[in-house]
Amino acid sequence: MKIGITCYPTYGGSGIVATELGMELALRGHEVHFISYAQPIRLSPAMERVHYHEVDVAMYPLFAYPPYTLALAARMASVAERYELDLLHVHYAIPHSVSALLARQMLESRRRLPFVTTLHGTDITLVGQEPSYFEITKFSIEASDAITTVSDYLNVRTREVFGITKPVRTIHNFVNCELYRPAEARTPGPVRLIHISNFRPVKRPLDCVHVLRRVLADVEAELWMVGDGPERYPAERLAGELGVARQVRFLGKQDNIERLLPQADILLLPSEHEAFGLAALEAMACGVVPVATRTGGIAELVTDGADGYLEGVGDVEAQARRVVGLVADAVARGKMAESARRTAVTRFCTDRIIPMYEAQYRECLEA
Ligand code: GMT
Repeated sequence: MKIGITCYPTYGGSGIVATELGMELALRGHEVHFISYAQPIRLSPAMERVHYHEVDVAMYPLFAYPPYTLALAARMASVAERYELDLLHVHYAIPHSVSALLARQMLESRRRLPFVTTLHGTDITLVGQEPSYFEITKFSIEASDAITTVSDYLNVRTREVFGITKPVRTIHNFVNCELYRPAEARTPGPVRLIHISNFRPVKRPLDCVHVLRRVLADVEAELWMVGDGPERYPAERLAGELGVARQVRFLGKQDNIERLLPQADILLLPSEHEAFGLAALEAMACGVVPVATRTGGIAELVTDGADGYLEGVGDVEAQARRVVGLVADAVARGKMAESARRTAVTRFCTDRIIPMYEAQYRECLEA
């Protein structure tokens, strides 16, 4: 098949899922065309059957806001026509599904161009509910030829919040278990906690610093904070105020997460909301035990007490107790790490999930 993929190209789960999906599809023989305002960060452009088309948003003094949605729609239509795309697959509803809808209409008289919308989280739980976006988001989701969500939780929320009556299919996120795997050798040092996010308030990175302070009262440990965003400097300041700055390293944005993760032992994911929690899945594939919050779709991935722990949002005491238990008992930690890896391999590896997207595309084309 010839598939056009649109996503946010910057750091963020939806863009990562879309990019990894596109590359896996190309490996399976499909021709994949990424259409976005910048090259997605994890994209290997030299890969066979992978193409990248940049969206150019021309500015004019009248425009207080650049009309990206229109420029994207026009680019989608021109790429679809020129490369004879079979369908578009857009990740994150706003504004991508609106652009796809426009592109489909632009080509209507000449060719069929169905589009699949994959919903990732805040497009439904947060941004999509803003009064200025609600109706158009609902409209473009309903107009999609197929709708998928990355968890059952998000599936239910989508139907509740937007009253969508069309079928919504859950296709869980996936991980490449060959690339994301436990370390053969780990760099020496104390037990290492890691947090990976875009440091937005919803990820609650400050909780990681609070957890570390409590953990250090009982055992030795260090914390790697990976990523960047509005909460990074508040987190750095907090580390200083709590007297744990020496035990925390802020690594900023990192491209090769698969090389960093296996150097850690425990992932901290204290998010307020998480439609799925891709960081937890990538960690589990590397045998890193997640200590996460019981929110959104995380429980579809992490089974509390078996392959990780789930505690209440903001309950840094309980999260710290779990971490102390894991640090203190290396054997139990090892067993949980093995279970975490097993969960990733048996339920969420690319070989299981990518065929579900292929089946969805085929259904769309045959409809
Ligand atoms: O976080 C967002 O605002 C959107 C999105 C992103 O681009 O990072 O994250 C969502 O998509 C990920 C990939 O499907 C999920 O793993 C995240 O749980 C989800 N984030 C939220 O629901 C907050």
